[in-house]
Amino acid sequence: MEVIWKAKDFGRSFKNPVLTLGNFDGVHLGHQRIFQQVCRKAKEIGGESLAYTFAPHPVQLLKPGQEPFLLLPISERIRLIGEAEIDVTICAPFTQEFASLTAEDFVRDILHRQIGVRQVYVGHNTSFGKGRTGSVSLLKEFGKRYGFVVEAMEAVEVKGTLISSSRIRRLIRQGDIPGAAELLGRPPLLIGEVIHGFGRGSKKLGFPTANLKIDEVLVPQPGIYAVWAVYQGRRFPGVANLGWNPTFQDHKFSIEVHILNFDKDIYGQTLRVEFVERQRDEVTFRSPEELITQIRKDVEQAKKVLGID
Ligand code: ADP
Ligand code: RBF
Ligand code: MG
Repeated sequence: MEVIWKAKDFGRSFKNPVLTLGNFDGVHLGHQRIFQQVCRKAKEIGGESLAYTFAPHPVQLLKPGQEPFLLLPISERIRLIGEAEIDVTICAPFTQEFASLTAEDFVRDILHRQIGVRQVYVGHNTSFGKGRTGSVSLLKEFGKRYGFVVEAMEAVEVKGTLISSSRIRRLIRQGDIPGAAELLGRPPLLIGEVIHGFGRGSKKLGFPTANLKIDEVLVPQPGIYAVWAVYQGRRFPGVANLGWNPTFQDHKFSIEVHILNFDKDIYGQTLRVEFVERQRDEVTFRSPEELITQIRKDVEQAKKVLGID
């Protein structure tokens, strides 16, 4: 997939472009359904499939200082859009200048003149342009004026639940990993660089943990989780702790993964952690020995959850 990190002036033209527009945070099943439609239509008319997205997320520019809420860092959003077989992702830097484009400016200058769009697929509740005044019906009007077709997609349901990024955020905040995975169509995940902690995991407890530094994204409810750790494309079973290590009075939130049957120095490397199930709350133990006994049980439980022996 080609990625263009610009709002406009792409320096190339597009062949019969079929486009979708959105934040696509999480690249959940609903987004995936839209990408499928876009790709199918592009094939049908011998055109290119395009996703037009924004970074940072508009809320980060317009209402700064909020708790991190994104489901994925932008790099992972783009990687997953690529997996959905979109030909070109345009990632527009969401600046004050960009935010001040009216819905009509955006459609006329960018979708029509710069891209020459033929067909647009959007969610039924899409809004865009300054003050979010652009709606599906307005887009349809512009479509008549500028010569493109607009299709509004109905929200996708899973077992009677409408899929939305905000619903998925809520489930992840509550630690309902299977619930979130069902709406995402993939496991919830965190990606980060392995950084140094106090060195206590291996030296004091006998359970080394890869400590992660992550981008500003939503973190699941603190606690102990069964996970898959993906390192250099290989998947290893693991057990993660998201918390403050109260037994040692760290007072610092950490994201740590003990990888099973693994013994490599991976400081400075990227680790991807796919969450499977929450096992328990983090608790304060009276001694490191009691914590060690519990971690042994956590490991056994994680193995069961992950289906390994
Ligand atoms: P720190 O406090 O710096 O995280 P740890 O004692 O927890 O130190 O050891 C973690 C480091 O050990 C990891 O960053 C990794 O490089 C290495 N390591 C070796 N085996 C494992 C394992 N099975 N799981 C996680 N990390 C491991
Ligand atoms: N620390 C705690 O203080 N309380 C816990 O309940 C706790 N549970 C853990 C469970 C697992 C599976 C792992 C890997 C770690 C856990 N820890 C817990 C974190 C532990 O204190 C930490 O890994 C070490 O202090 C090294 O940073
Ligand atoms: Mg560690």
